[in-house]
Amino acid sequence: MRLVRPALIASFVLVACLSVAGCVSSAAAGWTFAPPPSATPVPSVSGSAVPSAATSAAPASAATGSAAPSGGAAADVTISASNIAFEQSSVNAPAGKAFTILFDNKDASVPHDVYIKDAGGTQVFAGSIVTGPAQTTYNVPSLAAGTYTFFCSIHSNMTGTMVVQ
Ligand SMILES: [Cu+2]
Repeated sequence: MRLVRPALIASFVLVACLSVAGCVSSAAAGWTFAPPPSATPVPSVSGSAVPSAATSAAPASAATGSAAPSGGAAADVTISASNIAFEQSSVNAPAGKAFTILFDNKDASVPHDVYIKDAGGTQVFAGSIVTGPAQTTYNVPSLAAGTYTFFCSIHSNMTGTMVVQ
C-alpha cells in the first residue's frame, strides 16, 4: 500500500501538468517532494478538471415541458389528452387571426397530436406529435369563422369540435 501511493499521486501530478500550460518549469521540484500521509491531493486535481456545465441548465422551466414558451403568456386555446381521449369536447378559437393552442398530452409514453379540419373535411392544420407526459404550443394560422373538427391523427376516436368565431 505505502509503496503504491507515491506512484499514484505522481501520476495525478503528471496528468495535471499535461493539462496546465507553464507547469513544466516547476515539475522538477514536484517529482522529489514526498506527499504527507494526511494530505488530500486528489480533490484539488479533480476539482479543477471538472467544468461547471451543470449550472448552465435552466431549472425553472424543467417541469413545464420542453416546448412551452417561458414568457408565461396564455395560449388562446387549451387542449389536453388523457386516457386516449381529448378532455375537451368543444373549444373556441378566434376567427380571422393566427392563434395558439397549448396542447397538454398527459398520457405517459403515448403519442398524440392535434389536427384540424373544416366542415368540408379539408385539413387546415397538422400539429406535430407529442409523446406524453409533455406539453407543446401549436401556432395555428388564421381560420375563417365556422365550425371545425380537431382530432388526433393517431387515434381515430379522439375528436372534438372547434368553434372559430
Ligand atoms: Cu392520440
